[in-house]
Order: sequence, then structure tokens, then C-alpha cells
Amino acid sequence: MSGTHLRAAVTLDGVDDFVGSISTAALPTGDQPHSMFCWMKTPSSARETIFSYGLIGARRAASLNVNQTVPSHFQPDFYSEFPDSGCAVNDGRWRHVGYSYHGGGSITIYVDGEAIDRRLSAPVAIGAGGAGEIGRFVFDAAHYFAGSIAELSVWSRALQTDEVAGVKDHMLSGSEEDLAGYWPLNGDADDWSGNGGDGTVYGGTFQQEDMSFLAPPEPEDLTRIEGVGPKIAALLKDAGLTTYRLLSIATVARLNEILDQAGRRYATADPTTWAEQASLAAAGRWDELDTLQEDLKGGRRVS
Ligand SMILES: [Ca+2]
Repeated sequence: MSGTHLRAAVTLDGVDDFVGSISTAALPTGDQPHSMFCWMKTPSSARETIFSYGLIGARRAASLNVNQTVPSHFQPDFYSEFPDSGCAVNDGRWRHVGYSYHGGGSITIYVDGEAIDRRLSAPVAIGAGGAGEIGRFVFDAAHYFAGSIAELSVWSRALQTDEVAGVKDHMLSGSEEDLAGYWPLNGDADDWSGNGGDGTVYGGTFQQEDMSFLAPPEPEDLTRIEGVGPKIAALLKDAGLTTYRLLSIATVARLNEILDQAGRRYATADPTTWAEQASLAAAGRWDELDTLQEDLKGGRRVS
């Protein structure tokens, strides 16, 4: 894999794999404007849920689905209404799907950044409480997702079309304003938004996916990572790890592979903390990075 546009992702089997027990305390409720987006790919023609949360008792909930009531289309589900994407998304290729809900029954569905406006018959009333689930419909514990999901985010306001393009093309850092929940699915189901929505993993395979159809991100100064000098920064960039966020999802095994291929002179480099440092840099948490780096020597923990 060339590794120039890596994204972390989880692949679910459509049988019993899902992520559950996600706290919904910070997620939008009632008729609040909000947005939900993710990358997903599935070849399935069965009804399946990408993400769902809210209480059925409140009559309406929020979820992202494929083949819900219209075959092959992407559809949010507001319990009794199922606005649809108007286009097929179950072609087994990576598709960026989601919606911005503007309040009062007005919704814009997005597929690959293209906006599709829809109107519901009434305002939604997402019920507070309950859990959220990735890859399963939370209300009847069914409609398991068969395919891959990446970069799932929920927002407490309705993103505009230009913002949706940014969410599609770039990984989030977790510190974005009005981010209510963010699951990069980087080996686990932790919520990077800081809102405590960590999920419990029940099956599934975590891996890195190359989304080389996306425009490359602007390179960043990787020498800010302790243990990474100019020469190693150049090696990382050659391997496609051009930003803090891309470095933050790299595994230690992958980093060692990059160093090994560059020869003996890098044999003493220890990349154990680079991803951790990079995730702080990507989020602009420079104070915390400084604190961490005080405990490092050449990028290694010494305390
Ligand atoms: Ca399974």
C-alpha cells in the first residue's frame, strides 16, 4: 500500500459485529440542528445501519442507513420518515455519506460532498438517553452493517456544504468546534471529541485503508515530534505520512518498517511515542505535548 491517504477504519461482518454502549450524553437531541458524517463502503443490498442513537419511545431517533426503505440508497431514519439520497451508494466503493439537519424538518443529505435537500413532514424530536451503536440499529439490535466504516463524526450544529467538503477530505483532530462525537476507529472505538462517547467493540476488524482518491493534505512540520529530525521527517513524508494526523494513525510496526527500509543509520530511532505525540499536535494541544515531551528523551519515555 502506498500509504499516501491512509484512514483508520473498521470492517464489520454484517452478522454480529458492532460497536455498542456509546454514551449519548453529548449528542444532539430534540429538534436541535446537527450533522452526522462518515466514510463507508458496502456491497450489500440488505437493510443495514451505519450508526444509530436516541430513544424509540420519543417516536424519532437519528441514524445513518443503507437500503432502509429505498434499495441501494443512503437514508437517515427519523423513525417514521426516511429521506433518501436519490442515488445508489452500495457499490462496494468508499462513499462519504451523512446529513445536516437544520431544524424544523429541513435536512440536507450529502453523498460524496454533493448536497441533496429534503423536507420532513414535521420537526424531529430525538429522544435523550439510551446508547449509540456503530454498525447496528440500536432499537431492535438488528440490521448489522456488512462493510467498512471510517471517520464517523456527530456535530451539534448543521455543517454547511463547504465544511462538509473539509470533513470529507481531511481527518479531524478531535478539537473542532461543535464536535459532539468523533470515532476515528483507529484500532478501537474511542471518542476523540473529548465528550466521553467511547464505545465497546463487539467483533470487527480494524485496519488502515488507502483513500488515494482524495486530494493530499498540506504537509506539516513533523520535526515538532520529539525523536523526529529533518531526515526522519523526510522519510515519513516519502511514506505518505505528511501530517500530524496521518502520523497519529500510524502503527509502531509501520513506523519501524519505514525506518528499517531506510537502513542501519536509523536503527536506534524509537517511534513508540510518535503517534501519541502527533495526535496532540494534530489537536493543537501544544501544552500537553510540551508536558509529554518533558518526560521523553529522544522520543523515548524515561520516567
Ligand atoms: Ca462476527
